[in-house]
Amino acid sequence: MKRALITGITGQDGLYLGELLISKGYEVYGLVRGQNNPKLDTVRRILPEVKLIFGDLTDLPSLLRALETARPHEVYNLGAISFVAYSWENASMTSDVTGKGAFNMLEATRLWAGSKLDDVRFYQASSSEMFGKVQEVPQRESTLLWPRSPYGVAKVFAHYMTINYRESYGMHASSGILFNHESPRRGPEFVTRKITQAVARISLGLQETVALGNLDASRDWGFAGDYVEAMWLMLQQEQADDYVIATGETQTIRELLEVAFGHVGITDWERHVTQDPRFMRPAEVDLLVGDPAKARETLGWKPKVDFRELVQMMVDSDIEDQRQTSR
Ligand code: NAP
Ligand code: F7E
Repeated sequence: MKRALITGITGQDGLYLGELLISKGYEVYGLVRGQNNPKLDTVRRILPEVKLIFGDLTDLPSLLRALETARPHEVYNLGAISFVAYSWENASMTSDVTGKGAFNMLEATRLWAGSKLDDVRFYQASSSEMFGKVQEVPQRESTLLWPRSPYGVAKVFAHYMTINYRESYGMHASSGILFNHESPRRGPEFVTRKITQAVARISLGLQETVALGNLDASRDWGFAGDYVEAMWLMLQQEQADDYVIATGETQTIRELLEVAFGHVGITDWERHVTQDPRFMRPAEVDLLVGDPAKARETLGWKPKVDFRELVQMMVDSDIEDQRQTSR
């Protein structure tokens, strides 16, 4: 039986990846941080089979203990401070967790595995935020990185550290450069979920407006359930490598609003949206669109859920949540 250790098990991707690996017969271990983590109950409900280990990406000894307990064949490093807007307010902590935390996990894996390093495979959750002020459209694996936020900078460090462990120690370490991916499990601070929750409440007469920031940014949005399959596929390859995972299409926040409000029959969405400078960023990433050709050709991966289906799935799920809460 294969064993996997996932950091960031309480997050959106951790939950989907945990489900995928369990369905493939893996024994799954998940790293959980904090004294009384409020998301523990969600993990236990969705993933009762997963064995939880307490630890923190900033605490290398705790990572070594986690590895000794799980004895994984595959390590998925999904843990991070992942909210870009928050990373300006907590740049130091973001560097420690999102950047140095990835190094800690790589180094802990190398130390723990010792002479058996060949038996372990490592996945690093890199991000399209690394492209920032994009130097090429669409963005591919070879595009020059130009991060625009402390989060993006920390991810660039983690990305190059992963490549460095591959090149220095021959470690099977792959980096998935994932573009934005969403789901009903997306945190409510991210723009897709913020909008679908608001649309659900507005359609039920529970709220009038939603305050947003920049409506002109474009993102390449896919479904998280599809994207975790790509993570797994990367670790099944003979050679470790880096892959862009994206849909190849891009939409603005305005288009997202149109589809989300349109799904509940509201065509004049402008009257429900206000703009608030609090949600503007010191430096914006204006346009992201990925070229997933390498993943398609090498991994045989392609997304199954398109943008419209994704937004509609999220709105429907939020309407159901709101109905259950008010019952
Ligand atoms: P998420 O929902 O924000 O989950 C982040 C996870 O990291 C949570 O489980 C969180 O635990 C954990 N974490 C935070 N600080 C930690 C620490 N000090 N030690 C250990 N774990 C810690 O993020 P996601 O959307 O699932 O994304 C998964 C990964 O992919 C992240 O690395 C993210 O940066 C990256 N990524 C995401 C996207 C996307 O569009 N979703 C795109 C590209 C890359 P708590 O619950 O305890 O906070
Ligand atoms: O912002 C704009 C905002 O916070 C998307 C993370 O998973 O994907 C995510 O990062 C866009 C930006 O995601 C609001 O300015 C407008 O242009 O949903 P987001 P993100 O910053 O793209 C990447 C790939 C990751 O790796 C990250 O971990 O939407 N926007 N108004 C807003 N954004 C938010 N959050 N809230 C607003 O009110």
